[in-house]
Amino acid sequence: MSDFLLRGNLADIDPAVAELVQKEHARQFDKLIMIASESYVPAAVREAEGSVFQNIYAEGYPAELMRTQNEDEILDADAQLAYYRRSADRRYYKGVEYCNMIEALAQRRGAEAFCPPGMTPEQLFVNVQPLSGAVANLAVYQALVQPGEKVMTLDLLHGGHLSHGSPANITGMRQQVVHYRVNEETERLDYEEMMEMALRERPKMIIGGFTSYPIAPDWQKFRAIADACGAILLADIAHTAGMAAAGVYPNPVGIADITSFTTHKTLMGPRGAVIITTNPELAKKIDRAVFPGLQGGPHMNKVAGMATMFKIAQTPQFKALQRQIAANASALAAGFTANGLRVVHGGTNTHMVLLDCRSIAQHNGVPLMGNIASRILDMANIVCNRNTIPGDKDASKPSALRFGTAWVTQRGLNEADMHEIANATALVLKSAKPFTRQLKTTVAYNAKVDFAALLESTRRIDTLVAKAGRDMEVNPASRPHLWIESNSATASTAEITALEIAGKEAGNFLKAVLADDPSTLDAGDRLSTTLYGTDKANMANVTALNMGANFLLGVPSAQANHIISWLRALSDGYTLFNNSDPNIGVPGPVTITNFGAFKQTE
Ligand code: DSN
Repeated sequence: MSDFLLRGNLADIDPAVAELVQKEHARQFDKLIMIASESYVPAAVREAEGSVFQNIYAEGYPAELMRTQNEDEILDADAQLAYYRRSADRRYYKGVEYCNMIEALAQRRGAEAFCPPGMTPEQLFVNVQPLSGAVANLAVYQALVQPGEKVMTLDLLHGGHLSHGSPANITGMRQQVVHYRVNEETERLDYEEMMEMALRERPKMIIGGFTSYPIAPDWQKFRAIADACGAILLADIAHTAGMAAAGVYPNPVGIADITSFTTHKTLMGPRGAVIITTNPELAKKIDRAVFPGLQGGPHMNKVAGMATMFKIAQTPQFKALQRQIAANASALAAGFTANGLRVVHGGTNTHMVLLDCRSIAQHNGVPLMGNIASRILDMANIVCNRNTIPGDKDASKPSALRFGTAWVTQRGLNEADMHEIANATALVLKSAKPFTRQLKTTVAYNAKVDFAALLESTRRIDTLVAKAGRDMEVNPASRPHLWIESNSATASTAEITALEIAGKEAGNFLKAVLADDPSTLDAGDRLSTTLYGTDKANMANVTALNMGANFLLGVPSAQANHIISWLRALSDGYTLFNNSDPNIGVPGPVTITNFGAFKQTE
């Protein structure tokens, strides 16, 4: 019988998307991903997420009695189906018998993973439906705080989160917001000052939650502050949920009224969020706020992924991983300090390290800033993000970098490797010469680095990348991130390697990097000239051929790898062309394609 099930795998049906997936996969393993909010979701969890639970609408919640069932009871399919057939359920559509089981399973396992000592999982109310952390937090506001009421949260510039009352976020538009800050000298939370603020401001809710504060809080102190002013306490442990489940970070469940977290950071699950409370009355309000208050159908495929994730989170292997993540972050911070770089907040006891860039390099009074530093490190295959730190005045001009160690730890890197990452970071960033560029309405902070330092740092990172674990072999054609050509140049000096230089700016690029200008040649003509290196020294004698739309550069094969890296670095634009002046730039970008070695014909 013919049907319309549209069979076929991705590569057959949509090779373009399949290719992009492969490229992204390669990027994730050809670089060291140190975005503190990211991790590598295990294949088993992704399989659950990609399952047919994707197809189902299940507005509502599983039967209340399932909340207190243990895993065996939840998975007793005969009993569950018999109950389901005979009883009405709380969902709006039929066809949700297995959705009920998968959601109850995720809730139960979540309760087990976050059950504090002295409590039982049945005492925890776990909502696994929020689609993201921001929506989870909005649901808490919606459930427990009237519009216009006051909330007290950490200043965003000091490590708070958008959904904790940023004026740009609905939470900030909806509520009056007062911010506590870290102590200027210690850069740590100041509980006494927070207590004074809470008693003065009398907020309806206090949020203890951090997106870039790397020090574990004292939840009992938060509790005492909330109690002193009669506030609800929300603990948002989005970043550290995996560590909390593993006992490596203090678990607020049972102390805070509400705990929220995303499930895809250190927890390494699907992109989603969870809200937990031990208060049945609050639980009812939270459930209503999530659905139907803010959301429609839950993403049951993600709920399936969460069930698997919470199972993994209770394994000894996961606990060992989380301990190593924290140990690695401490080692990274120590490595930065040993290189003379300033680690903000005096260190870390989580997965996260904040690095003050202003202390790393200055040129003509212009400091190195976070944005350009993150772009330079991306060239060296370290992926991290710019971040504000105490002292910053403007969220659009952060002066720091934020690193997380979850993903690199998953790949098996250890403390010694973290020192190497710190060394490579210091090497390239210390060579930076910052400068500013006046844009229409603002000043952009820029910088260029020394080519040799960039090459050496990238080589060191590539060495770590090569030894770190990966879960799939990648097609070499999809690996542009390994940009330092390292094929051993075995060709004799009599051979040349042909490079294609293409792109709108190819002519201008070559005009800048060669002693003679090939863009003035007629198509098909060529010239022999000099390729400039750093400080405009002669790097190589080359031949440039104008092909009309693009150019061919004949370079000595023995030097080809180095030349490709040099041209690529100049095109990317972070490399000093003239070591003394970072303002001197080379037009670009261009693409550089290696056509291989040829025998010289004349
Ligand atoms: N974007 C996340 C982070 O990086 O901290 C928070 O939502």
